[in-house]
Amino acid sequence: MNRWNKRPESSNWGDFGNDDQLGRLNLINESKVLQGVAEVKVGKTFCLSLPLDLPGGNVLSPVRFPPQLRPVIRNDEPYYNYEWRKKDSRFTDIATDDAVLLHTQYSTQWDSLAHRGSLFDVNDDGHPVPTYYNGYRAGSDVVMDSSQKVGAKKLGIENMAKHGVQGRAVMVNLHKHFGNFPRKEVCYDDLMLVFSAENIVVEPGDILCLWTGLDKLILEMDGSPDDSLHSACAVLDGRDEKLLAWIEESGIAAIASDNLAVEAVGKETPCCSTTILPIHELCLFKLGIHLGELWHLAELAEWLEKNKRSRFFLTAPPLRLTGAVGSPTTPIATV
Ligand code: UVW
Repeated sequence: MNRWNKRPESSNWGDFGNDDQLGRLNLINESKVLQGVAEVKVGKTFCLSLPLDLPGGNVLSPVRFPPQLRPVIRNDEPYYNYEWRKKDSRFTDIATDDAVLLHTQYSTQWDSLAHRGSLFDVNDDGHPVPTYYNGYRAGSDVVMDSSQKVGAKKLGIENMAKHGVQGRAVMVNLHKHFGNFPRKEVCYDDLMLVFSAENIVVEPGDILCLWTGLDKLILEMDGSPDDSLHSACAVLDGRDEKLLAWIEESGIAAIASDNLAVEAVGKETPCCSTTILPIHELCLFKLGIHLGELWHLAELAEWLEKNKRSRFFLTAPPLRLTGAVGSPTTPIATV
């Protein structure tokens, strides 16, 4: 039985099963992994994560802060360089443990399908209900159960981790075509022009990676970012219906970029729209397409450009952190 009363237009709810929590990751099956492996030609690897303490400060998002590392406390003292000879004079061991306060979406990360939903569905009394991908509901399923305990019982990032997130990815070098300034809002026609100029072919189950150049600016700012990041480098134009239709029809399994939110943030919302982030709504809520943000794609994109390639093998699991709505990832590309 469906858990929703209405299925949103352009959604695939139920297509992967009524209880599905993976969304389009279902398209990364064994043959897709083999297609990814077939892109390994020279055995060179690239780390696609920024250092997790970048961008630095909270200029990109007022609610997200760099990780804070702390020693754990053992016997009322910090367990840093702990000398075990305190316990027994024979022991020469030294030990250190740490703990971290981690804003899961501060730096290189995946958004889980529990990250954004919509007041779309209605309950039996006709009241709007906060709903997530595949009709899972806030309260009973996603974030905050009846005891107000935070954590997604459904759609948490651990589902993605368990899948493994390993397959074929396609790099789109938006930086080459649009530069840093002025910020380009990339619509369907722009994207297709880049695809045709670069002979890029995207097939169902591929992971789409968009390099915009923002990662290089972040690294250059070296932990002291300024507001110019908000108006730098390409973003997808979520107001372009043709682009949204292409995302739906293309069968792409996930999208990752080096920018803040894949799409433009803080734009004027057209009066006909009911969402401030149309690509988030389409991907996370309607289609189950995970979004990767603030990835470090520069070195890989430049290597691919030099070697006239766009496809590569990508391994990008998040942390298997039960109930989290997002997670850092250390994606590895192999070419
Ligand atoms: C924004 O910061 C707008 O995007 P996300 O919440 O997906 O990181």
